[in-house]
Amino acid sequence: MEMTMRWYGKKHDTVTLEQIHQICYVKGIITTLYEKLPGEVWTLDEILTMKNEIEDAGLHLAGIESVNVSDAIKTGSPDRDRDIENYIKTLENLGKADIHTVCYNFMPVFDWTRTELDRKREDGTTVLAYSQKQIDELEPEKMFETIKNNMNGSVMPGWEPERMEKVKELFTLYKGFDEDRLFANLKYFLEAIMPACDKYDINMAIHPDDPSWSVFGLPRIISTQENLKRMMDTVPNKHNGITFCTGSYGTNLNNDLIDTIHMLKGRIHFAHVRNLRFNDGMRDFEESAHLSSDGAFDIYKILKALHDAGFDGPIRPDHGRMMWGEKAMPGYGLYDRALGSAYLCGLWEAIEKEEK
Ligand SMILES: [Mn+2]
Repeated sequence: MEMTMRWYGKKHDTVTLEQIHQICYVKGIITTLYEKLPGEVWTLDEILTMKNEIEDAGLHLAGIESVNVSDAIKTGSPDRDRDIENYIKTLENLGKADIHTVCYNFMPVFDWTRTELDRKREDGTTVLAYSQKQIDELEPEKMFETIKNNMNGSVMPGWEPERMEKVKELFTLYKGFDEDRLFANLKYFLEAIMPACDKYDINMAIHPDDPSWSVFGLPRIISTQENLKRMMDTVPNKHNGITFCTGSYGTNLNNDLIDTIHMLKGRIHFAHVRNLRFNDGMRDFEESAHLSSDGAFDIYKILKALHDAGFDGPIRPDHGRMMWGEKAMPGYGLYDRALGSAYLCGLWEAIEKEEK
């Protein structure tokens, strides 16, 4: 595995590449071209500029999170073939730049959903949290307002202001959508891009829905073990794989993380590892420190399963707590993610040595 950290680029991130380089545990960077809209082609020049900036800082560009999929592709509207063609051009350019891991998601309207971005813990740190009760009482448009007002002046991918203004339109676009229809559009997309992925050895890594159930009545298809199996079997190509995100897929406590890792053997191309705490009832949770004893997941067992399944892709600490007075994008401060990376590396070293 390669320990990585997500970086939002010089323009958006409070954390610098120099700081990430000094963590020492982290060797790779996960990033994207933030100014690109879904459906646009990424030129080879733009990709190489991004790559050089990272390599100049002594780090390796380990993967893209994300090359976003347009609503036309997700809904199967007449424009989808044009957008897919552009997506393929982007993949080809990434391949030419020697980049082989691409994360994406297939969630309608909301990339991820939280009701609080700074819930205070007893130790004084703050974390992102989700309460189904609050969601049930909320209009989707209000949700965008809540997020916008708590961003510490930053913009989080998936919650861009332009997109927030279009939320009503987006809901109309997905009206009448069910899981089967969304699945059919995912299959169409994957079948179209697989030849380019084969040619350039690009591992597509779909991100699980977050949380892993339907929100605001919108369908969600990358949410259960059964659905993951369906997705793998629908397009049986090793380049059709997943981003194993414990903090998203694990939001549903019925999802057996260890069993799923074994089922996905050879198809996990990227891993996001973090922990969650659940409060009264399953659909109320908050993010925690990475440490197993701080949350519901046994992080050692998760890494052991990834190791035993032969996982060798990029892995990253996921959201961290906001601590030590740091002001940063919620979940994406330097300190707790640095601690998370050290913890994950420590576990991994122990697992590898135990093996020998
Ligand atoms: Mn994730």
